[in-house]
Amino acid sequence: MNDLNALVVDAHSAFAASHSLADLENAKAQFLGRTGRVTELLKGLASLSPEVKKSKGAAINQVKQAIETALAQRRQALADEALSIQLKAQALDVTLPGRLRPMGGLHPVSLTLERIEQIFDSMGFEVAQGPEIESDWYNFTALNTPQDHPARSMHDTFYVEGGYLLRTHTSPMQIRYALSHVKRHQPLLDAGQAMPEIRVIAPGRTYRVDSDATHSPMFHQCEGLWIGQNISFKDLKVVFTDFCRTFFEASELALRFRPSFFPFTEPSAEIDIQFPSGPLAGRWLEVAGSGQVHPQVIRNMGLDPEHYMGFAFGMGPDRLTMLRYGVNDLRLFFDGDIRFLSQFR
Ligand code: 2NM
Repeated sequence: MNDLNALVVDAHSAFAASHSLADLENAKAQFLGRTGRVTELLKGLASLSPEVKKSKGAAINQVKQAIETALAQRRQALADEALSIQLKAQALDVTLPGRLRPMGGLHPVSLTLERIEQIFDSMGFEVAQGPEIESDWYNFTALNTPQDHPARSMHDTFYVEGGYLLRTHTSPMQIRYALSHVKRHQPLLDAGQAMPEIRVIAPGRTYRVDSDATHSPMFHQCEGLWIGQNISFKDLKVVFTDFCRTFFEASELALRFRPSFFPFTEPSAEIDIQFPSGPLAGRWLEVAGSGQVHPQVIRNMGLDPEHYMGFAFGMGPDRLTMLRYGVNDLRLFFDGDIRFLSQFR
């Protein structure tokens, strides 16, 4: 019996020393395999007498069962170990902070356009949007620009097929807005009454054949128009001064109206501003063109220039954005570099 007990002890230690299922199978073979130690003992029974065979056989079978139980336990232990290793490897750390989705933001020029629209809205201006592919009539002819004007050359304007072009300013939208506004109020005019004023801004993308540090072939414009029965240059000065001081948050901002020429206004003026303080203090900076709308343009809007007059102006939101934020290269706005753009969120 001592031999048999030793066998069980040996099996236990052989199983305990097995650290994989393959090792365990090898250990099992040493005891329970075809030439294993238990199997050899059972084979030895054949030569014994029936009484001895019975008692010894029972004892060997107990040993066999004990070894099988030990084997099953070790198998289970190895499976548990493998499972816990796998679970550990696949574990989720629920205490990790979440991954943040980067926050988008509006483009700086879009921020400027929103700001311009909001300020003019507060002064009673409508906001009109329209086509970027325009006819020659709306872009040039209606705006009193003569056939031989250099702006009409292929050197300055992008032409597309079918006699159309990429608008070179947003004033064609002013013409469109005026014509539909006048048409809408035609019954008033037919009855000899005054038409409500036209007070509108037209912001949007415009195109010219031009490209350097201060010119982009696509740029933004915002033009304004106020037509009524007695809208004068004085009103232009009040409106535009108010706009600039609000836009730049500088109540002491100075404005200068410098005589100039545009085909669609007479008289015409360039508008310069001067900051009272800050990095640009004291310098005169051009921000817009303006003037009293030319009688021929008033006529092209469907109105009688004997009864209607007003002012118009045109400015560049790209340049206003550069002045507001101190950006020195226009191309930064159109390169799409996230390191630049994310500074305006
Ligand atoms: C400018 C300068 C001066 C302008 C004129 C018109 C319209 F439609 F009334 F004729 N819209 N915008 C205008 C006038 C634009 O941009 C430098």
